[in-house]
Amino acid sequence: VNPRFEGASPISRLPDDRQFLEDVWDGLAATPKALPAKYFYDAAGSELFEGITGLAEYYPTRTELRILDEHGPAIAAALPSGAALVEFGAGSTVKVRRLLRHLRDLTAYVPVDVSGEFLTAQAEGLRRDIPDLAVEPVVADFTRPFALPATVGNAPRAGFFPGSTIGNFRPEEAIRLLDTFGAILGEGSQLIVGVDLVKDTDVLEAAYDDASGVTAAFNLNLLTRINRELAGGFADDSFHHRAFFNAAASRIEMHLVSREAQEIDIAGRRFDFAAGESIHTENSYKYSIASFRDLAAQAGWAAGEVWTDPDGLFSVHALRR
Ligand code: AVJ
Repeated sequence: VNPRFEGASPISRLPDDRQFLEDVWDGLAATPKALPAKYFYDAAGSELFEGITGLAEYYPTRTELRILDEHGPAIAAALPSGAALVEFGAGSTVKVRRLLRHLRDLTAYVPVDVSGEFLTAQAEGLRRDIPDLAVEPVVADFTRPFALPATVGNAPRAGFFPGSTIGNFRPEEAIRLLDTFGAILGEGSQLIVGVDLVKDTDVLEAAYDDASGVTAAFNLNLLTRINRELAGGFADDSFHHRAFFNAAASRIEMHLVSREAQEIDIAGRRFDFAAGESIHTENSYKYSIASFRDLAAQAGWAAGEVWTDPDGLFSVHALRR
């Protein structure tokens, strides 16, 4: 990782653990109580999410991979030759490899992630497997503008944002995020985005409340993390997982529901919970093809091709500006 590109966050930003404490205190002092979904992904949470992606009920990951497999050549063909491909929030390289096999003339592949360690490991794996590819990782928070590596130069730019991560953002935040991507990539760029689609409520709800309880464990792990990292006082089994489709807002909501009236101390600050009171931990917005295109248009992105699976569960959009 080139340290020159680590300066993505403003200097005033708090150290990570302090930011976590502030966000937890703010979220639990609010009405209704809520916590940012990004804090799910500590080491245990990332493992649990991996487990979710293999569940029978959790269709998004395998469906998106299938779309990338079946339509990889067409998706790759939508990108200009010699492009620099910027992946926002490069988790594992599993998805982008589906595209890279059809993109042999990239100027660079630029995975962007807040976790430098993870990014370095992923970049090494890719360089080993595709020696001709210039892998240029950037450690940055992709919700804020950051500079692209110098090797990108004047190459045409393409963005890749798979996994329906866009669904974690409220529509107005999603518009701001897509606009930020536009600012980072510049005019004349392309963006490939994976977006989960609205469907039968039972199918949606099962995907976020699986029979084996992996999603429940993923949600509850947030309390374990608060206990460990912030001296939190959540007792085992004092909250339960709840997930439901809010049709009016077109989103799955995940909550942690207090089983009883209780007071919880977190690093010296006390929070009161009524019996049945919940902490809203995640939104996962579901779009139609038209509603996502409309959202993208509000961020200055014009609709291009869209690819879906035969059951219409998931979509991969090409956008340009
Ligand atoms: C990683 C945000 C796409 O919303 O489906 C999975 C996270 N939460 N099960 C999603 C998640 C519960 C996931 N995203």
